[in-house]
Amino acid sequence: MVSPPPVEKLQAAEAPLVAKVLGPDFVWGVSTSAYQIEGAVQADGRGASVWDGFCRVAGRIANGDTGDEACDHYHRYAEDIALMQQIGVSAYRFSIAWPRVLPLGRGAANEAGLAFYDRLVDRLLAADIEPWICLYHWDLPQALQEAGGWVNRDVVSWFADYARLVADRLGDRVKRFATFNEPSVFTLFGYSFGWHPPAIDDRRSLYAAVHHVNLAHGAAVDVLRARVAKASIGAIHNVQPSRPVRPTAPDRAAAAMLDDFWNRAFPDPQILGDYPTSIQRGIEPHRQAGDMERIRRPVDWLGINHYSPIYAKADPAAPLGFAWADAPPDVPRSPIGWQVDPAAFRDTLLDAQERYGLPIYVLENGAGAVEKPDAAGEIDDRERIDYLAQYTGALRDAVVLGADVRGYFVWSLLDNFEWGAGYANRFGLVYVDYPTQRRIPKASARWYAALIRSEAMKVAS
Ligand code: IFM
Repeated sequence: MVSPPPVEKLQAAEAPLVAKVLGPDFVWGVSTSAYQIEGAVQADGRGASVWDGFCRVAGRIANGDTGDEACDHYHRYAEDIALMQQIGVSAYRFSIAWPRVLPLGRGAANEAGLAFYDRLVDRLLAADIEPWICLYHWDLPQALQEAGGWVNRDVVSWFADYARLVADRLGDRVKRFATFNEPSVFTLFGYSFGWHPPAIDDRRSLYAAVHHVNLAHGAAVDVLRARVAKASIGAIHNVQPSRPVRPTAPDRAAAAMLDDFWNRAFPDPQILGDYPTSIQRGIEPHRQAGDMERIRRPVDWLGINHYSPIYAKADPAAPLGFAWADAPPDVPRSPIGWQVDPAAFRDTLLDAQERYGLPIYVLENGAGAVEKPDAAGEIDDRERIDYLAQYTGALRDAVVLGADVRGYFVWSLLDNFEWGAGYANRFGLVYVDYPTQRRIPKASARWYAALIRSEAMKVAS
């Protein structure tokens, strides 16, 4: 862990003289993902994804919610782009729904699905907003799950073929590509904790999935590099300090194990060429000669998602010997109870810079809340503004201290389907009234717009 910065450097970060610290090319954006906002799950030939079925299993998702309608972004994308314009972002990160463009995950492409992403990209470019595509944000085609999903090594070539389809269709207009979003989340939650599909608890499958996702990443990087001129490629990792809930040796060991799985199991092999020691044994049965070279393909940047620190405790009965724990009771928290610790964000950026040596884009950061409009129809989300102000301040501090951070994307543009929490937890800068699909920009949307404007003025002055 990087030690706290000297006070004089932090004061300097606030002084007008270093106002240009983020530079003219710094990217201010917003992020979303397909299953969380698109809806239209049966429109125009989209195939089923693993999340469609998972949401239908009683007890999996709060209130029995599903992504069937979500924010109906599939039909309302133009209105959503207009909202991005109002906020003033220069970039929009979204994901492609694999089953929308390849209903069975492989084989025949769905022209109507591809045409949707054509329209989206063209509209973004017309609005002067750069599209950032993430190929995989958890919605595996159901047909591929039935063929073994991430546990079947063939998934590597299925994913490479999917990457080729997207590259060939959109690569004339899109240059920014991420292979995966938060691979540790969907592998760990899907193959160990039961919170994501396929909701199985099997160590061998977990390690197979981890290794195949890493191989699929490497294969997709090669495809994108070969087929998209001037591509700028990375992957998006959730990186959060993993802390023991008590200062005991077993809890410390649990936090170290969680750290290896959560923070290192993907960026380490992808960027440094090997797995953390604690994971190597589990990977061994799935590893073939040449695999580490296939995984470690040159990338242009490191994508980081960060919200708060995580806590672990020892649990000998748990599949990996650790369990999740709550943050200590006395820490500052967001409205949905996540710890607020901007210094941990600053240190995460500095640590990642030191460890991986790549330019960094923060591709998700934000705060969840349970919200509804007040009597005047407004959403005065001061706690979110406070969170964003503290975290963008921490980002600036990290830059002053040497982190090469080149962009910041708020999660999320819109309230959306928050996986197991359904629609109860809202992360948007823009409120979505789901029954009417009316969008209402929150106070935080105006705050973010003002921040972007003032940063632009600092750069110009
Ligand atoms: O909504 C999610 C997103 O899909 C992945 N990163 C964390 C967000 C908030 O939980």
